[in-house]
Amino acid sequence: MDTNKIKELANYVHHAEKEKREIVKITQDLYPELTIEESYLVQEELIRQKLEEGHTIVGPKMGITSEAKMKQMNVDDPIYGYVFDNMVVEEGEAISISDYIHPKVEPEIGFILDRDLEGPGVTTLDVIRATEYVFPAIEIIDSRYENFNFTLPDVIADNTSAAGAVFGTYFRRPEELELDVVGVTLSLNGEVQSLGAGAAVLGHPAKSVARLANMLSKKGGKVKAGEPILTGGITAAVRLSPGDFVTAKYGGLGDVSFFVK
Ligand code: 0L1
Ligand code: MG
Repeated sequence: MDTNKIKELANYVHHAEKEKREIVKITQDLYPELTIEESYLVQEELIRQKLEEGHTIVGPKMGITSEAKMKQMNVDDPIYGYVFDNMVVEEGEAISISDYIHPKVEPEIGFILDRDLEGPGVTTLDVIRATEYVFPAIEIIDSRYENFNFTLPDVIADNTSAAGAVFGTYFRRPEELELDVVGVTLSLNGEVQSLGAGAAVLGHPAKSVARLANMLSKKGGKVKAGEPILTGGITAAVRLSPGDFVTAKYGGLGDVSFFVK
């Protein structure tokens, strides 16, 4: 795929994101042959464009981290993207639905490392040893594609649907919790919509960070100390509507909430 095509596809998703407008997935007509490798080139160009506009990267995020979702999409690897500064929502504050296309939320466990981790060969234990804190978080995903209808390369090119992140402020050392059996409920207006446990994320959320480090190493990258890392949705994502009060509650790891206007 030549540079012009990469730019064209990055522009396509970037404009949709800025204009909060649904688009047909890239692989439908624009470029049906898009591969996973190429889709990361499109994502890199999209990220370059955002940085050029003055936005900054807050941290990486992992997606498609449940075995069921990986099987459904017929892939062996999860995917990664990036949360930007303009996506961060303060805990307890309100978002405006008009800033999104068709937002959904998913509860996640966040990690902050105290040292960089560079693959290949990073293990779950390496991650636990390098973790300063874990914290509760909610990711807002908002695929730019109609009806969240995409193939894996489409969603990678679209920065893995990243649109928002609410980082909780309840920090715990990783050894204080059994992160695979930490239970989570996701509620709208006090009613539980979905629930799960940390093991939904690749068996253990720390494994997700290890996979991220190993995937990034293929491109000469690493997971950096101090950056909040979103490890992947623990429950099915839930669609938001105006007036919603969203809460994710974690066993032993506090809760996070925000409003939708
Ligand atoms: O963070 C995620 O798991 C989202 C990955 C993309 C899948 C989606 O938009 O539903
Ligand atoms: Mg997610």
